[in-house]
Amino acid sequence: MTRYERTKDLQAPPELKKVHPLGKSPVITDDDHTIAETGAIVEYILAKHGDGRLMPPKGSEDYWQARHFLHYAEGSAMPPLFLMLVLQMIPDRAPFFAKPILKTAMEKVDEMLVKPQMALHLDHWERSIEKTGWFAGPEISVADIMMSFPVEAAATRFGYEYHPRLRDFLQRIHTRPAYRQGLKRGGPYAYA
Ligand SMILES: N[C@@H](CCC(=O)N[C@@H](CS)C(=O)NCC(=O)O)C(=O)O
Repeated sequence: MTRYERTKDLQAPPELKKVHPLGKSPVITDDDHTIAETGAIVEYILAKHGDGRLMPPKGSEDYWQARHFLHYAEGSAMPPLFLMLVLQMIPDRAPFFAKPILKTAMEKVDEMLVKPQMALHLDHWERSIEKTGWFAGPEISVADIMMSFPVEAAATRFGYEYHPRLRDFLQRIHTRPAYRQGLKRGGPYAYA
């Protein structure tokens, strides 16, 4: 495993472009395959090592729910969270005289775009784990692995006072031996 540190502008370092032209993280190289994009990486690992684990029975309702979250996590849940970060960064990085006006403008955009979108997403997540505590079926699946990142990222901004199941979900993810082992190997990280 190689750990790449972000540059001071929070960008991926140029060395990552030698691994994959997009130069984004995560990326894996295994045998002759180099694969970028979290969902594709997770699918690759499952196909190679899953032995039927972490995926509900094919064709079942839970299976399609798992596939929904496999795509949704990075395709729909992360974009408003990323936009939220960008809106915060704009005034932070502006010349001092422009900061106050930009801060006001970005807060307006946040109110108009990010907050209502995130309210929809958070309710969707909370309802989805209502029955079992997991995103697709009675036990942990690929859906939970993919969703753990947006749920974690959203926690930094919104907390889970009104979404207690999400708070419990995150707690369960964090205490899993596999998660702890991942942190040990990859090192601690903070979303923002
Ligand atoms: N949708 C992509 C997102 C990849 C991505 O944007 N990764 C971020 C880290 S979370 C990154 O490498 N940012 C640094 C950069 O874009 O230079 C995935 O799921 O892999």
